[in-house]
Amino acid sequence: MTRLAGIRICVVGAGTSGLAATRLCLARGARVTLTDTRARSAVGSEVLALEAAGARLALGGHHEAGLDACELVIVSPGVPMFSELARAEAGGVRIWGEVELATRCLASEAPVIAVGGTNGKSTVTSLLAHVLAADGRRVFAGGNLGEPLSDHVDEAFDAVVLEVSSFQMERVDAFRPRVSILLNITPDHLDRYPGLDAYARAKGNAFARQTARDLAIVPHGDARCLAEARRGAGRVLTFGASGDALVTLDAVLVSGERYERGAFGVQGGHNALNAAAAILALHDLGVAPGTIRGALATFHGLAHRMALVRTVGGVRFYDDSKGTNVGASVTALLGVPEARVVLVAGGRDKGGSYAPLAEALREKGRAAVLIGEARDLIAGALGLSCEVALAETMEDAVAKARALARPGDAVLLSPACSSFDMFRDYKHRGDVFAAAVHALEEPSP
Ligand code: UMA
Repeated sequence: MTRLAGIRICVVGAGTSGLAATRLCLARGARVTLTDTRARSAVGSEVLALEAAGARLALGGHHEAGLDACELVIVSPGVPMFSELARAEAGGVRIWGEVELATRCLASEAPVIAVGGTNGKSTVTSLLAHVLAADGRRVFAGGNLGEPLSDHVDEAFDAVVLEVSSFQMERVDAFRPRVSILLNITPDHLDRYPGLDAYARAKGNAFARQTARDLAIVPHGDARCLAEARRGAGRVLTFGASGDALVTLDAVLVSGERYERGAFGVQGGHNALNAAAAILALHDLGVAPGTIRGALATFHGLAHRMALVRTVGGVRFYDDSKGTNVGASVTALLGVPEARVVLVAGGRDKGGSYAPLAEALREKGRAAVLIGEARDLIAGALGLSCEVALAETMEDAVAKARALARPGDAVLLSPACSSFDMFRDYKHRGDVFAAAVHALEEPSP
């Protein structure tokens, strides 16, 4: 376990992960500065409580933080490189992410299972936790999913399941998961990375320290994911239409065991792939096939991920607010059971192409209602693929979507963008959508 007592540490970013990292460093006796671009008047009581607990605050920017005088910097995932950080790094200051810090401080010897990928990682993280708990194991499930591990390092666990984002994996060093899953890589966060290779490489850091005793799980036939897995020495297993976990039309087959897809609590081709990747990990962790089967049947997916909100006037409204990139929204759109869909999309652009969304809308779109900063950009990319309307607020978008939908259609919120232009996060966006849908009146008979 890494000793932090007496060390000068600067934590950059006072959001969820920065607050947890600060609490952990203080608890371990470090001398901590917490810095954020937000001014004192804009931070919450949790930040001020850390000052009372002994942290020095450097708010309103990072220039007063003294980064180059620190021995260690813990940088929050959402904070991109900036000049003072680059200078500190060039001067030899170590920089870790919160995941590196937390896993170094873990009291328990529990295996760490890292789940990465552009899409499906929250579902697979939650599914793994669900099955492991059904097997009677004490499980931590968190990371990018929401709960930082730093707040739980002293608890007794039998397994630690971490959803890991590319941002979190940029700053790892000794991080060595016993099982590392990379579900897929499609364009995302291209506002942060110079290109797909750099994005993939950040994700692939989750494999780099694996040894022959560890397991790397990637999609069969995906050269990019395989190349990342091979950066470490972990044993590679694959899943897909071919590979070690075979996904057929009606089952997932792993090591002679058959898992009927019809019995899974979540449906759709992408969920069968998610289950296949999870089953490979679960077999390796020694969970009995009977337990896996039972728990797969009782796992019903995540909130804000293709969740049916309500049916109004024969139109089904789905909340897929977690669809924060084009790949996720295309998967959601094509997976909707209804033949025609009114898509509600838009938000903060992340630098990718919307062409795949235009193609999917040509196939299934009744119309698209666009919101947020990126609405004009997306409208331009959609061209004539379907009817397009612009909306000012989520309530306006829901009203317009309802007017455009016909009985038997679906209205799908799957924004293909991040939420931060209009909402706190994707959960807030989904909640506002659901509230607007619940406020709709049934048509009079
Ligand atoms: N800030 C600075 N300097 C900067 C930029 C930001 O001080 O240059 C400050 C902001 O003012 C704010 C804080 O940093 O106070 C925010 O830090 P953050 O953006 O890292 O957010 P956290 O609240 O710490 O949440 C992070 C993850 N957020 C991001 O990666 C953007 C959460 O993932 C994660 O759940 C949480 O840590 C716990 O691990 C969310 C996410 O959007 C769900 N993830 C992306 C995704 O899934 O696509 C990667």
